[in-house]
Amino acid sequence: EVCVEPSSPQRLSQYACQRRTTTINHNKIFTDAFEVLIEHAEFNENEGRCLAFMRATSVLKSLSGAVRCLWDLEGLPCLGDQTKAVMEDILECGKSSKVQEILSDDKYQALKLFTSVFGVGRKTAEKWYRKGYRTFEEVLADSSISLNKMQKAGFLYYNDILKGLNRAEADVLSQIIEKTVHTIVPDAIVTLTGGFRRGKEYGHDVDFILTTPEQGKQEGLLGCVINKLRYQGILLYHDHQQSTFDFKKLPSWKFEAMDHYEKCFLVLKLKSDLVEVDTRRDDAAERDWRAVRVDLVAPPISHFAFALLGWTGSRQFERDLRRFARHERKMLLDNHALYDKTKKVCLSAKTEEEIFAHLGLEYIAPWERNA
Ligand code: 8DG
Ligand code: MN
Ligand code: MN
Repeated sequence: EVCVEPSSPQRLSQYACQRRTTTINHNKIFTDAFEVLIEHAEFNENEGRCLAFMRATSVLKSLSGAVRCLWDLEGLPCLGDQTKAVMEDILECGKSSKVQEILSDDKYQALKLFTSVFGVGRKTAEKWYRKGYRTFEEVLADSSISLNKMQKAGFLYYNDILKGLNRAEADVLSQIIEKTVHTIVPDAIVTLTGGFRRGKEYGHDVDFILTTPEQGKQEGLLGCVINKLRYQGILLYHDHQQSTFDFKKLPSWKFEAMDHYEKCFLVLKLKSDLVEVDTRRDDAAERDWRAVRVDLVAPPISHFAFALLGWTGSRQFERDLRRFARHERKMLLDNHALYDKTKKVCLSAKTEEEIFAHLGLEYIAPWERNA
């Protein structure tokens, strides 16, 4: 007996870019468990296991109903024996013993805590763990540890940044960024991207793409934006990365987190009646603002569609778009371009729709990319 219908009458694709995944997740009980397993595999650099659980999570997120028994998984892609064993545990006992074990693991807890700081990656967290540290107090008390600028900001605004932002706060920020950008280049195009473009209610940051109708005029724009934000007194931290973009370079083979466009990672003061300030903090009484993370990226207009598709995410959707392009179409896709290896040409595009069309894929709207 089948309790769950796949989201389409045909067999569900193994590629997230051929599935429609909204923010409504009927299988959170399973995907939350898998997310712990993914993180644990990441900490242990077990790439294969990590990928397997990420794909399984993504498939479950795309289902139109809750999985109630293992029979429901019949015919679904990317669900192997390991993932099914975890799900069986949850179906029977309400939780997975494997996940419980990880959650109570000393190393997992420490790495999870340390990597929750903006600017602290797996390697740094591991180093601190090896020194025997388990708390922030212990790390900060060690004078031989020198924090970089990003990590300093990460600790300074830890509680604020951890809280993230809701949709209304993201809208306030959009207005601030738009206004600031338009005082510099009046016809610049400011586009909300990342999780909020996918319709998420909460985000750990807000992502924007800035470009200009006139090719090349976006150069230097981010530097001016940063100066204006500083002048407004709302710039708390910035990491400005210059463009290393090369028009002649072919798309990258591997899934890179970073692209070559000029970008900046910011921490800004968000002041608004809407903004909730954590009143438990000692300094909150004197504060009418909260620190929030903002990412800005500035591609040239000629490459806007590729940047938009790349920065809208989700990460799993991007990963599978690239995998689909390579394995099913013999094409290379990244945040900059799409290259047809058979025809040996780069395929240009003005819109995301054109990129999907080049790939022979049905268009998937941003809010259906929460894979
Ligand atoms: P969230 O912030 O709501 O937690 O989720 P998100 O918006 O999906 O995640 P994100 O970490 O803000 O990343 C948004 C997209 O940006 C994601 O699909 C990956 C993409 N991205 C790139 N290049 C880079 C980069 O250089 N740095 C970062 N942080 N993200 C990048 O394509
Ligand atoms: Mn984001
Ligand atoms: Mn981001």
